[in-house]
Amino acid sequence: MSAKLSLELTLAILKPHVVKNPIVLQKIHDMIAENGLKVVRSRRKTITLPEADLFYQEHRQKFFYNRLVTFMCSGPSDILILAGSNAISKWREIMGPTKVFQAQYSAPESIRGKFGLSDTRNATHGSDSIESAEREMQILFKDFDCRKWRESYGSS
Ligand code: 3AN
Repeated sequence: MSAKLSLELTLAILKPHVVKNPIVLQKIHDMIAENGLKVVRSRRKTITLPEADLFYQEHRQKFFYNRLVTFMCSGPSDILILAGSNAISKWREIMGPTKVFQAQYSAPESIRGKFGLSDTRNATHGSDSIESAEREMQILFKDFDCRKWRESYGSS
């Protein structure tokens, strides 16, 4: 008899300014490992404008939208699928608050607290729910079959 692990998946993006800095990149990978998250898939690619538009569709009306998609398409990002117990909330906790000054103040040891440069260049992305994780994986990992993976390893 084999007990099934209760693993959750989340989509993480290490944004272009992080990918340009190998030391920061390594430190973020260390934080991923130290927090018990596993990298299930990893791909380095420059996100296209149609992908960014779809990915950030909920922000289309926001004042920062153009700045955000322009930055996200400006160079290669590392796109990861992370797995772990409560991976979604765990990764968001490791990232820290969206806004960099808030992150520096309230979570100085978080990724954004340490490596965020601005509210747009805030180092990393992380899905905020199981539904968002699935939607985001479909946009950036079209060949990844969440359902199949879940049948083999996870619960959500
Ligand atoms: P999070 O990434 O923490 O879930 P969201 O979904 O509110 O935050 O925002 C998506 C992305 O939009 C952020 N990661 C950040 O890059 C950018 N963003 C959010 N708020 C601002 C802002 N006030 N000014 C500039 N960029 C922002």
